[in-house]
Amino acid sequence: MIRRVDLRGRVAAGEVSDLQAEVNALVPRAVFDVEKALDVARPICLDVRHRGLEAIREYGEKFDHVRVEDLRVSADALKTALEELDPEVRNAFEESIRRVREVSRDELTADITSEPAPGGRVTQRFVPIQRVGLYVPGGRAPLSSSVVMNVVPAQVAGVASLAVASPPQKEFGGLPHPTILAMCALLGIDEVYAMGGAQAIAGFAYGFAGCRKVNLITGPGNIYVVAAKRFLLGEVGIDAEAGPTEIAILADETADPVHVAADLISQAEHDPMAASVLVTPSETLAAQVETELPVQVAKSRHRDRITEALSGQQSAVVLVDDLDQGTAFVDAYAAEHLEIQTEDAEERAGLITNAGAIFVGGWSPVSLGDYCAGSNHVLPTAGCACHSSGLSVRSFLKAVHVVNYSRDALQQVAGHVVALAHAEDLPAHGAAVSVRFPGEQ
Ligand code: HSO
Ligand code: ZN
Repeated sequence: MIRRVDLRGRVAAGEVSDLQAEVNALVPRAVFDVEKALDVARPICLDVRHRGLEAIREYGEKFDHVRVEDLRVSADALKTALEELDPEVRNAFEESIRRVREVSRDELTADITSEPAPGGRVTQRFVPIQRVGLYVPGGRAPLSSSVVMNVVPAQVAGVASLAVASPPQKEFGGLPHPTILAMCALLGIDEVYAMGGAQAIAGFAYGFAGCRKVNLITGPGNIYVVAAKRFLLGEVGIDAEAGPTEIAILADETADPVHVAADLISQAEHDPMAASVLVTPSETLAAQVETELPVQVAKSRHRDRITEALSGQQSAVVLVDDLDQGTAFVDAYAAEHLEIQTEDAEERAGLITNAGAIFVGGWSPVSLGDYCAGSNHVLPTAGCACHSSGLSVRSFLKAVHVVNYSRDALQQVAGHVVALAHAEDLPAHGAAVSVRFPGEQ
C-alpha cells in the first residue's frame, strides 16, 4: 500500500540545498502542474476582466453546472443557514473560533519605533489591508473550517472589508454549501458570493458589477484557483500557493503505530495527490505501521482516494540510520504539516526550521490543528515552507515605515547621503539633501 525508501547507510547530511534536491528526488510530490492549468485559467481571467459578471455566471454554469443570476448571497440565506446548522457543529465551531482568535490576538504587535541616530526616528506602523477576498473551496469536501482560518486572523488584523467566495452548488439551488454560509454568518460576514474557480479569483481581482475589487486574496483552492492567483499576482496580493495536503511524521519506537497510521490516513483523505510520509529509524515501527495502514484504510469512508494517495510516489515510509538523519530529512522535505513523535519530541522540534506547522508529541495530531488547536491550517505546501509561512494576522497587515528626522539628524548624515548618491551617479539625490544646508559641504 505504501512504498518503502531505505536510506540506511546511504545519505550523509550534506549542504542544505543538495539535501533538499536529494529528498525531493527520493520522495517527489505528486505532479501539480500549475503552468498547464494556466492555459485554462488565463483566458478565464481575461474574459472576466472584459465581460465581468456575465462571464462569471457563464463559467459557473459550465464548471459548477448551475447558472446563478444573483451572485451575492442574500442576508436571508445566510441567516437561514446559521439557524439550520447542527447545534453540535455550531458548538464545535464556536470553540474553534475562540481558539484561533486567541492565538491571533496574541500575535498583534504594537508599532515599533527605532532611533538609529539622535533625532532620527523610524516607526514601523502595522496597518490592515483594506479589502480582502477570501476563497473557500467547495469541491471534494466543503471546508467550512477554512472560513474560520481565513476570516478570524483577517478580522483580528482589523481588515475593514471582507468578502467570501465559494462555488455555487447545484444541489443547494446555486448557493454555496450551507455549512460554509452558516460559518460566514457566525463570523459576521455578510458579503458572500456564489462563485468558484479561476473566475472567482478574477472577479475579486478586477471587481465586477456589484463587487468592488479587493486588495488581497487568500484561501486554498483547486489547481485552477492556484493558477489564477499566480496569473493575477500584482493586480492583487495573494497568500502562499496551496497545493495538495502533506503530512510528514518523524517517529521513533516510542510512537504508537496505530496513531501514526491514523495520522497518515487523515491527510491522505483530502486528495489522491496528498502526500503521507513516515520517517523513522525504527524497523519495528515501520513494519507495524505498514501492517496497520491497510487495516484502517479498509474501514475508512474515503478508502479509494486514501489508497491512491498512500500508494502514490509522493507517499513513503522512509527508514533512516538515526533520528538526526531523520531530522535532516524532514527539515529538507519542508512539509506542510510535520508531526514529531519521538521521546525527545520537544527538543527535536526546536531543530526544525522548514515546516508549515510542527505538531509535537503523541497528543498533537494534525487533525487537531485542522480544526481546534488555535493554529492556522492554511499552510505552505510543496516545499514552500522553506520560504513562506502559513496564514496569520501578519498576512493581513502591511508594515509601513514612517521616517521622521530632525534638522540636526539630517545634517549629521547629509555627507553620507551625498557620497552614496554620487557613487550611484544620481547627484540629484544628493542635491535634495545638500540644498537644505547651503554653504555647507
Ligand atoms: N488539512 C487541510 C485543512 C483541513 N482539514 C480543512 C480539514 N479541513 C490543509 O491544511
Ligand atoms: Zn485536513
